[in-house]
Amino acid sequence: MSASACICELMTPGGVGAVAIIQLIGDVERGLRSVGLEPLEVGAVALRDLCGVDTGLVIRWSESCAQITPHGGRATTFALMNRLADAGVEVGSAERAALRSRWPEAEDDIEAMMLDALARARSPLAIDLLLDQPRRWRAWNGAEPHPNEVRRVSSILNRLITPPTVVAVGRPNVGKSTLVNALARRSVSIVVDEPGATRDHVGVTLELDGLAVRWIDTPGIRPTPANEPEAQARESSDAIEREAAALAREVAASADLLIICVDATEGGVEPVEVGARPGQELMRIGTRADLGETPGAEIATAAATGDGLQELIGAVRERLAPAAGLGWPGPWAFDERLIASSGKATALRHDAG
Ligand SMILES: Nc1nc2c(ncn2[C@@H]2O[C@H](COP(=O)(O)OP(=O)(O)OP(=O)(O)O)[C@@H](O)[C@H]2O)c(=O)[nH]1
Ligand SMILES: [Mg+2]
Repeated sequence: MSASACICELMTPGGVGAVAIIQLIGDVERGLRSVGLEPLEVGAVALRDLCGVDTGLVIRWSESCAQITPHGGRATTFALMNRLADAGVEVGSAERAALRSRWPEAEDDIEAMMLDALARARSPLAIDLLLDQPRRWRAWNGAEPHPNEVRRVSSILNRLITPPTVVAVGRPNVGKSTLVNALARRSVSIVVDEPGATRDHVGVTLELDGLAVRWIDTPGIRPTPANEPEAQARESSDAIEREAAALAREVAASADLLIICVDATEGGVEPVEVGARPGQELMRIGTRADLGETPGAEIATAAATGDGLQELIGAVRERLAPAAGLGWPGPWAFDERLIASSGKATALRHDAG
């Protein structure tokens, strides 16, 4: 909102009830003056003639908020709202007024939404992209690129705001925890959660190549009975371990990217054993690679020596936020209000600028 903008909203829709409330947000003094009402001190209440339409109370709640309270009824409230609109006071929703009053420096709604998103964004990669969005949205004609394409790319780019979940699973002792510790030491932002209700279920926020991810280290999962009946008997005999493995499977199913850790000594697990969903993003990596090669692994890592970690970091970033998406020149619907389900831009967008 520019320094002198003011938004008004009818807080009692339909104009029913004995008293209606029209709320002004922003440059309230300008808003009141524009319809011939002398501004009041903050905290003051006065009975005023309301543009010759009615008589009612004007309340100045704060520097940037005032209310006009005419009698209820459609004719009176609509006449007053129209007077305000004709005088250049923007008509908007409470949500919109709140958005604009949070970011008084924003030129328009898109810029205010962008600043909102910037405040929420967790990934450094989001910053430059978000700053460029007001320009892109103003340039977008609503058809090219197609709204479906905007939505598709946006669902990926939204990961720059809300960190995607990466879950590392594998057999016990393959080095999953050592791996997350090694990655965390190299990262800038780390938030360690409280341990889960069951053992060894720990999440940290890691910054991987500019992308913040939620990395969850899970308890080891032993092979399924079909593969190794003895192992199942072992698992069954240990209720705590069974619970921990069940938890690991549950967490695995929620991952945006499931990292299956496989090592030469302990072996691997199949996606189905760890509860992977059909179509889930998977990455099979070798761990403790200094101890031996793991066939079929996309990347070989050894947390103890640091080998392969940079490659892993780059691969995870690329899988979750591919360079093609980051370099996409179209608009990013970082806020769902930017693009309506019909494919048309919302009122917020039309009103912007
Ligand atoms: N040589 C070698 N040893 C490693 C490496 N990473 C981990 N280890 C060792 O392997 C053992 C198991 O490591 P953890 O990180 O606890 O393994 P985990 O997969 O988390 O095990 P669970 O929590 O029981 O499932 C420890 O003794 C580690 O020091 C590695 O890269 N190289
Ligand atoms: Mg562990």
